[in-house]
Amino acid sequence: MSTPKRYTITSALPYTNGPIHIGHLAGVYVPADIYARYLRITGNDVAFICGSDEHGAAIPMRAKKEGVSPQVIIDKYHTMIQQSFADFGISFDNYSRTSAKIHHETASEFFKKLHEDEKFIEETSEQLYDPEAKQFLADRFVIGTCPKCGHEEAYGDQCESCGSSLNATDLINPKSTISGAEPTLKQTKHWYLPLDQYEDFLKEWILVGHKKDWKTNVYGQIKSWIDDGLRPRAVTRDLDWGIPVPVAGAEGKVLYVWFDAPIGYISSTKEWAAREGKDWTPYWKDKDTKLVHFIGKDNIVFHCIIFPSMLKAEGSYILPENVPANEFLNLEGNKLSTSKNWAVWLHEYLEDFPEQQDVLRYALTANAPETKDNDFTWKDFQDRNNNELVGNFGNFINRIVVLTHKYYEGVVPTPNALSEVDQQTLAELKAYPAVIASSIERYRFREASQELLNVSRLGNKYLADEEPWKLIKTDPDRVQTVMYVGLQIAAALATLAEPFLPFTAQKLKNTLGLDATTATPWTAIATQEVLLAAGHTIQKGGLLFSKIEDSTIQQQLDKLAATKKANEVANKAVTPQKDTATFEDFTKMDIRVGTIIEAEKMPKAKKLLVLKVDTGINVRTIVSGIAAHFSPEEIIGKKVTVLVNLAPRKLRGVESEGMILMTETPDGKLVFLNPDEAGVQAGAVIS
Ligand code: B3M
Ligand code: ZN
Repeated sequence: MSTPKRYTITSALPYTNGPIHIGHLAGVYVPADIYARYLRITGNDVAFICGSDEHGAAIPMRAKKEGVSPQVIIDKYHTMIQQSFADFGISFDNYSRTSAKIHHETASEFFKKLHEDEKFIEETSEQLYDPEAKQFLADRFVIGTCPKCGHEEAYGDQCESCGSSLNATDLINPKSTISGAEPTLKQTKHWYLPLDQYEDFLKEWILVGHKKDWKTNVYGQIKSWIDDGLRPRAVTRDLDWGIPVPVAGAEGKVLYVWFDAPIGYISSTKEWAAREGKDWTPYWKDKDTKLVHFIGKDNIVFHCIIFPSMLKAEGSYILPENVPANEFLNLEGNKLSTSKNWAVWLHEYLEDFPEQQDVLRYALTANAPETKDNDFTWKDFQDRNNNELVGNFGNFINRIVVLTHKYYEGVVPTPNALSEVDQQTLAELKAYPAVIASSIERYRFREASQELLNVSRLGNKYLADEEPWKLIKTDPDRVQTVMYVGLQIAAALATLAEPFLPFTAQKLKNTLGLDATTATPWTAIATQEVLLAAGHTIQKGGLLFSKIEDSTIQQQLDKLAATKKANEVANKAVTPQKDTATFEDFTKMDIRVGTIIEAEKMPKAKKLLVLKVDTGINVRTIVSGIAAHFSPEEIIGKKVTVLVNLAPRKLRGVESEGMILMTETPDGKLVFLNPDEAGVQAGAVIS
């Protein structure tokens, strides 16, 4: 473990255009929280910073969809997101928002400084313009084909398929997402950050300096961008939602959301420091501070190329020490999607699994998309809970607590001489804080979570081998030692679990009668001989985890199946309207009620039934392609609608004199336009 330091830990500012789901938690906030909690309890000075990202195109778009003002949207989701973070124990030191005054000031100052220092290029050029919506199109307001990978729905600033960072004018066949119109070109002035001038700096700092310690998925992306060559990037936009560009001649323009949002980390730190009576500057300007950005992979370019270039241009800031970006989490085999409602929303999870935040935190950590995209399945969630949390961690604690009460009325017994196994077990226990720390410090949170489970596994194995429940009759002195050793493991777990399972760790501390001052600090587990002293009384406590039944999991799967179905229905393409028919055209159609009086399968034709239909005019033969949907028996006697004057045509040699009108349900089942209900007679004219 390293000597204490100052850390500024940021996690991506979520857009307030919707609630947050398990993908956000797994990719960014849980790993960041584990890291921050670990650093705090190992004695470091930590500022764990976040806030809501309330600018950019996503917000006014959502507002339009919901028919309210952008302010209503940001207030609603800011509150909701902040609540979800609190509910899941994400221990931010400050959670701010980019609509805050301090942020508008900080971002404006930052821009002005770069402007004064002539770090920008001012350029008037032709940009995409929507002639219908009378608005310039950039970022999410325009989609088109990605020039790099051919993906047809790339946005004006980024292709989500290949991750390329784009300028809107790069798109092939661009289309406005506001009106669907094909954009025209119109002149407008913008301020550009000449990223090409930062290429050498970025190469030296990342490609040379961080080749070894940055994750390969992050490093690889950065290298390919730099290898492709960087170009000047506009940092202003023609929009009416955002921070006004704070220089003369920029009326009607705002800062690009990706210019202001990362500065949000700085503003949020300032807000925190002011509240705590601290100086914010060392957290951003002292060379000894470690700045770490937790983000998802789609944010890599902004945090590793654009923001560092901004910081470098400004000149007085430190650069990130690491950017441990994660890949994406899928849900039951499909991409998580807010618009398709394909997600496990945190507020809904809590309704279905009250007080089981740690189970989700654990399942997401144990299966985190650290090196590749990963899939969240409810089955894996259930298995992790039932086998690992209940079967391993919870089981060990339950056994040790129950036996301590059974044998010693909750008082930690005095050990007798330690056997070799006892000594070995305690030695192994002492090694874990460093093992887990090393995984966390290398951003390997999955690995760290498994090492934590190895601690309770050690306890379970020890109890299973020593069998105090058998020895209690023959060798009670030995049982005192065994229980004492087991209780030391439980006490270590109460500390080691804290970054991963904060709610559980607290419960466990309560059960063991420990508090912040009496629990052994992480750094002392390796050296302190006694973690839970003989004579100390523990409480009874309840079970830490409980089994999740198949039926509970099935409910979640049913919920997803219903979402899938709803999406299919919503996405089923509506058949375009046909060319106009005149009233005369319509009156040519003779549509009547008919009764099916006979029906049989057409030999050697899977789809066809040969019907005899009483049309009121006569009984005639009609061949109908409904055999896959109805058996002959079930339709005899049914009233149906028939186009009776359709020109006769031969089907498989049988002349068909008319057509039965049908329609289809969303899942493709044919149904009659059934006039039975109305009690009409065969021959009645439909008009
Ligand atoms: N608002 C989050 C996203 O891309 C974006 C992050 C900003 S971090 C400065 O979903
Ligand atoms: Zn692409």
